[in-house]
Amino acid sequence: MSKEDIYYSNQETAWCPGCGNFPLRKALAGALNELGLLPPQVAIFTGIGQAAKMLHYIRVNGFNGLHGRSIPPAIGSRIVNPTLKVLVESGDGCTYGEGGNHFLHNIRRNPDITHLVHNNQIYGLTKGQASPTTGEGMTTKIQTEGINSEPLNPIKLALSLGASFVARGFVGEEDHLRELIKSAIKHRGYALLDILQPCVSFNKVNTYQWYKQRVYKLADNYDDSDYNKALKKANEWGEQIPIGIFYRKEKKIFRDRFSQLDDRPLVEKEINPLGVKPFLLDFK
Ligand SMILES: Cc1ncc(C[n+]2csc(CCOP(=O)(O)OP(=O)(O)O)c2C)c(N)n1
Ligand code: SF4
Repeated sequence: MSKEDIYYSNQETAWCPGCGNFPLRKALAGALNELGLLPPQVAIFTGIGQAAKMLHYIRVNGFNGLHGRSIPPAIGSRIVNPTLKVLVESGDGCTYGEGGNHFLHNIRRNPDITHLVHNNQIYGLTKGQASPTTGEGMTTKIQTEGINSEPLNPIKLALSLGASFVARGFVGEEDHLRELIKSAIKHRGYALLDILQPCVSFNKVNTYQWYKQRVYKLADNYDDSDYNKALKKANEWGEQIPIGIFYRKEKKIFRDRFSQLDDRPLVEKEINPLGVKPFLLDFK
């Protein structure tokens, strides 16, 4: 048994053969292993979708919520228990579509969580409708005349809202992806890692080959503290698609804003219910 195997559950996977979720899972297990995080020390929060099934195939703590609603319980967990490493895993539809509002306001709060978005530019589980990141003009079984809206640019959106860690990975660059996941987990604050992940069944445009012809790694001397440079890089999409850490900055995290919180989980704190008695007198 290799060290990574401790993170794999024994459930049979329901993903299609060749799905980009498989290398993503391998990169995640590798990252957890290399960071020395054992299954009880990690919790994954998911919504609904093929990406969200990751929770069933990785052996850590977890919570499977409604479509698009994985961020609020993840933040809640982070607030009450700072000892667990908290990850959110969800699809591009789950994060940028149904969960769009949570995504926006989560960035303002900067909770200490890692968000892995399996971005296959399609709704995979429901058989290939367009998602917010689907390319303009692409046809689907529903949008037979082609998508007539511009795709959302998650990197640019996260940067413009002030996210403290913004990165993009590609499942066809597994070692690079594993390093990105490690950096995202190590970041203190909200870390968005948008991961290009082909859906081999329903997205016939953004295939492995399509990405391999376009994806390139940000140079070793790229300065990820340069905000304006990051914005400029975020605009690159088409013939050239950069992957790597676009931007990172240490900022106050959500827990820091609560004076009553410290490094201990709430459950370990002493509570004194009778302490509220003087305040109740006000209501008499
Ligand atoms: C509020 C709500 N809207 C729609 C659905 C139906 N639904 C379930 S999964 C899914 C698509 C998932 O796509 P995505 O989040 O991109 O993940 P993927 O399956 O591609 O990994 C949809 C539309 C739902 N369950 N709940
Ligand atoms: S439908 Fe697409 S995303 Fe879902 S398992 Fe199959 S290849 Fe993967």
